[in-house]
Amino acid sequence: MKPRVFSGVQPSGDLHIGNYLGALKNWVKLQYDYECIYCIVDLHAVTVYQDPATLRGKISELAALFLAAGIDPRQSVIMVQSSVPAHAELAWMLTCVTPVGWLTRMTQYKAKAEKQETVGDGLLQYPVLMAADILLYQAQIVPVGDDQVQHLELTRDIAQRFNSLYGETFVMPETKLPAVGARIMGLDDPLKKMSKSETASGHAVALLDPPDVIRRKIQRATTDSQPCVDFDALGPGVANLLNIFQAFSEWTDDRMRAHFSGMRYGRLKQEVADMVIAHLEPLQRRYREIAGEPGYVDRVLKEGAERVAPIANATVEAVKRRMGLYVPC
Ligand code: AQP
Repeated sequence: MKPRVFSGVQPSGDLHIGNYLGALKNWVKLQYDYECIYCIVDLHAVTVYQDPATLRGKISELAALFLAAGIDPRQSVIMVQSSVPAHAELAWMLTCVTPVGWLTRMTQYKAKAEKQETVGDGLLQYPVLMAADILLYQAQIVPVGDDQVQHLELTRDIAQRFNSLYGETFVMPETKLPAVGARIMGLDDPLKKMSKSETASGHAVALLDPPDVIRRKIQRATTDSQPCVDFDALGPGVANLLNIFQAFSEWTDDRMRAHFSGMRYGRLKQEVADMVIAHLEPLQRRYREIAGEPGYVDRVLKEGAERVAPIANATVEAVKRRMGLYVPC
C-alpha cells in the first residue's frame, strides 16, 4: 500500500503563487507515488468572517484550480472538508486532550488575532482542526509551506498525547517542505509572508491574474538601493524575486548565480515576470476549460468525499472506542 499524503488550502481569498509554490506544485509531484487526499478546508476559512456567497464561489474556484494545476482526480482525492462531518467530530475529541497554552502560543493565531476586533474561539482552535484533518486519514506525509511547520509540530504533540492517554491510535505525520519556495514573501513588503488575506494590490500575484497585471505587480516589487544583483549581499526583496524565479524554473543554485550575478534590477524583474507568466498561462487556460464544463467540479468533489468518508468514519469510531464513548452496535 502506498503511504498516505494529506494537505489542504483555505478558500479564504485568491490563491497566490506562494500557495502554488509552497503547496500545490509539490502536491502534483507526489500524486503518483503516494495515496493523496487534497482538501479545500472551508471550516478553517470561517475561523475569520467570510462573506457566504463569496465563500461558496471560492470553494468551486479552488477545486477548479487544483485540477488546473495538475491534480488528477483519478489518482488523488479532491474534497471539501465540511462535506465529511468526521473532521469536526474528531476535532472536538482532540480539543479535549489539547492544553489551551499549546494553542495561545501559535504564531499564526497571534498574528491573525491581532487583526480582529473580536477573536472567535475557532481561530484559537484552528490548529486542533488541522490536526484532526491529518490524523483522521492517518496521513504519513503533509506537504505544506514553511508557515505551517509549527502547526504540524502541534499535530504530532496532540497525537502523542492522545496515544499516551488512550493507547496507540494515530500515525505520526511528517512535514514535507519544498526545497525552494517554502516561504514566498509579499512583493510590496518582503519581510511579510505573501498571504491571501492581505488586500494591498501589489502584495501578491494571484494564480488567475492576467499577464499584464502580473508584469505590473512584479515591476513594482520592493527591492533596495543597490543597482544590480549581488549574491553576497542580497536584500530581502531581491532574494524573494530570485526565490520565485528558482521555484518556478527549478534551476540549480549554480545556474542562478551564473545567470543573475550583476544583473540590473529592471532586467531581473522582467525575467521573473516572464517566468511566472510562462507557468501561469497554461494553468489559466486549463482553469477556464474546467470552470466552463457544467457539473464537472461538483462531481469531482462529491466523488472525493465518498471515497474518503469510510476512512474518516473508521478513525472516528476507533477514537470513540478508545475514549469510552458510545458506539452503536
Ligand atoms: N507565502 C507562502 N509561501 C509558501 N507557501 C505558502 N503557503 C501559504 N502562504 C505561503 C502554503 O499554502 C498552503 C495553503 O495555505 P492556507 O490556505 O492554509 O493558508 P495560509 O497558510 O494561512 O496561507 P495564506 O495564503 O496566508 O492564507 P490566509 O491569508 O487566508 O491565512 C499551505 O501549505 C501554506 O503553508
